[in-house]
Amino acid sequence: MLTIYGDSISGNCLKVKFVCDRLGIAYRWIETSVLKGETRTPEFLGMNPAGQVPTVKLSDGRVLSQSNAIMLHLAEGSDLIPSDAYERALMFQWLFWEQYSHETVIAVRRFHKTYLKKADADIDPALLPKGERVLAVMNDHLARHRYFVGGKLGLADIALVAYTRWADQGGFDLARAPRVQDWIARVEQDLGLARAA
Ligand SMILES: N[C@@H](CCC(=O)N[C@@H](CS)C(=O)NCC(=O)O)C(=O)O
Repeated sequence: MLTIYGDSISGNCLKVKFVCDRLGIAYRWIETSVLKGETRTPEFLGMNPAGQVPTVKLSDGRVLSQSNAIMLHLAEGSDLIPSDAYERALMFQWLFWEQYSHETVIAVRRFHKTYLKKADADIDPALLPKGERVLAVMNDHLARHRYFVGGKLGLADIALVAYTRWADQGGFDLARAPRVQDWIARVEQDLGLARAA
């Protein structure tokens, strides 16, 4: 059986859980707290020298890390990945954007504010305007699309929803991106999740 080493406060980790639950993949979840240093033990570093969750151990013992790589592997051949080559490339476009421009802003500000409990003045001031731009890009895209790629739920939506649904915890005002709010509700319903905000 698949084993997921994940921290429940991490959107990156929940992405993997969402894909498994959606596709009916059985798994064992090993709660691994970043704040408690559980990703820095010799045992964990032996499995993933980068010391990060999510990390999964496949049923044959092979290990894989990086949330989007894990999702891609688990969802191979499913309808969460478009079969059309151009749409598949669009999915990758959003997955790379999510890791480079979205997660590094929305998730990072949330972590500093909610978990490290920093005052706003002690958080990189560039993160707030960057995050507002990120939400505006998503809001504009959703003016023309119900889902990010191909008109139905896919990995791009799962990757992006993971931290967007918690953006308020990073001090971002989702009310300024109403189409993003509607899309979050749609994806949460598809994934059977309780409303985050
Ligand atoms: N790009 C990686 C990011 C992984 C990551 O930053 N994980 C965090 C939790 S969300 C972590 O393990 N942090 C501990 C550390 O980097 O020391 C992914 O998508 O999986």
